[in-house]
Amino acid sequence: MLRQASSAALSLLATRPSVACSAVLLPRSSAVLGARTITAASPRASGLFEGLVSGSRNCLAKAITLVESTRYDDKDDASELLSMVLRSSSIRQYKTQDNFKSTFRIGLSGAPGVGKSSFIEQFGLFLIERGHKVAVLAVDPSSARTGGSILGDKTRMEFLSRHDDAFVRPSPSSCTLGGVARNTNEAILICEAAGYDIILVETVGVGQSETMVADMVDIFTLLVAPGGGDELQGMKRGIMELSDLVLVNKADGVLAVPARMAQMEYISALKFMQPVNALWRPEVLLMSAAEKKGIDEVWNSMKLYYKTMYDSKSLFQRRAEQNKTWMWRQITEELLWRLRHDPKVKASLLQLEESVKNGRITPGSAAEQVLHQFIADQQVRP
Ligand SMILES: Nc1nc2c(ncn2[C@@H]2O[C@H](COP(=O)(O)OP(=O)(O)OP(=O)(O)O)[C@@H](O)[C@H]2O)c(=O)[nH]1
Ligand SMILES: [Mg+2]
Repeated sequence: MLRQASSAALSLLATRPSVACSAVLLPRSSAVLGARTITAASPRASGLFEGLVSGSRNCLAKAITLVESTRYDDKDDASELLSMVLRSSSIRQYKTQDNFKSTFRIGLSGAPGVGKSSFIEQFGLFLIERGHKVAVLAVDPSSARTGGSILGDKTRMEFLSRHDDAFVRPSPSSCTLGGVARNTNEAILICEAAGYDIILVETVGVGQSETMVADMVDIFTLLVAPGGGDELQGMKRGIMELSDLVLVNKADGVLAVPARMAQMEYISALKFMQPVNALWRPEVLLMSAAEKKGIDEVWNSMKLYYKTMYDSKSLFQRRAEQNKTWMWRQITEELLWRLRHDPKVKASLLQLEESVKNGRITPGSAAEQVLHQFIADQQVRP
């Protein structure tokens, strides 16, 4: 558990008056930031930052909404807030019950209905019992398309979402998957600044969302359920290769025996795969979220993973590589957005696409024309 921050240290955090949010409650556990001043030019960003490090859930929610915002006039405040968050992370100290020296970011993926939300409910409560503060974020490709079902997850995580030491953030809606995932990446940092030391990121194992989640967490966990025996065949090899831990859920009642068989199948399938991590062999564990069985073993395995990664300095190397990946994702996304919205490019794009479809021009020359036009248009702008 993160220890109580001294009020003296907190008062030094933001020198600007808070407007959007003010410091309300000291959290049961929060970051020790030391006597360092963190300032920002934007009163809105300062206010939110001050509020969130003081334990205000309202400010935390508003801070995440700010970094999720696609409004152009929110961008400056969002980046001010994020730079305050980053500066605070370099002076935050962690003393957790499980001897972690940093936060722990846990990714969780699995097909619809395998029991991700049920597992998070039990696992989150288990971690809180051990003195942790738990934030749950979601990257949901279906909500990126349809607007999402916020209510569903809140009801499945009924006790966790109401707990003082948990923060459950429903999936953001109406965004591209890339945008949703990028925001989630930044939401992780904000939750950590607010004193949440365990961050659970859930995603449905379809599309490319699991790759994005694997690129923002310390450990990537795959949840599977025993079925007709052909679940392994239907599973994409890619997601198995990304997994640091496989959990066979629903190992209870009539599913107990099929679950053990599934465990064996996954163990032998993993033997034939190249491990992504030279220091770690993924384990396959049995558990039941419904009967609260196997949660201890899951946590022991995750703790061993954390220790292995931390002791070998791989934890922060992995985070450093991830930061680079996200920088490039953001550059790519931003450039593409600007290109598609450039007035001159936009005007000629339809015709060029038609010409490519009709074979009058090759895709390569069309792409070159678009890029030339875009670059020329950028150069004439003030
Ligand atoms: N028998 C059994 N059923 C479970 C267990 N965990 C979850 N379930 C059931 O499986 C169904 C789906 O559970 P959820 O937790 O909603 O699964 P999910 O993976 O979050 O589903 P999506 O969010 O739709 O992708 C529910 O009816 C749960 O009651 C378990 O350990 N054992
Ligand atoms: Mg769910």
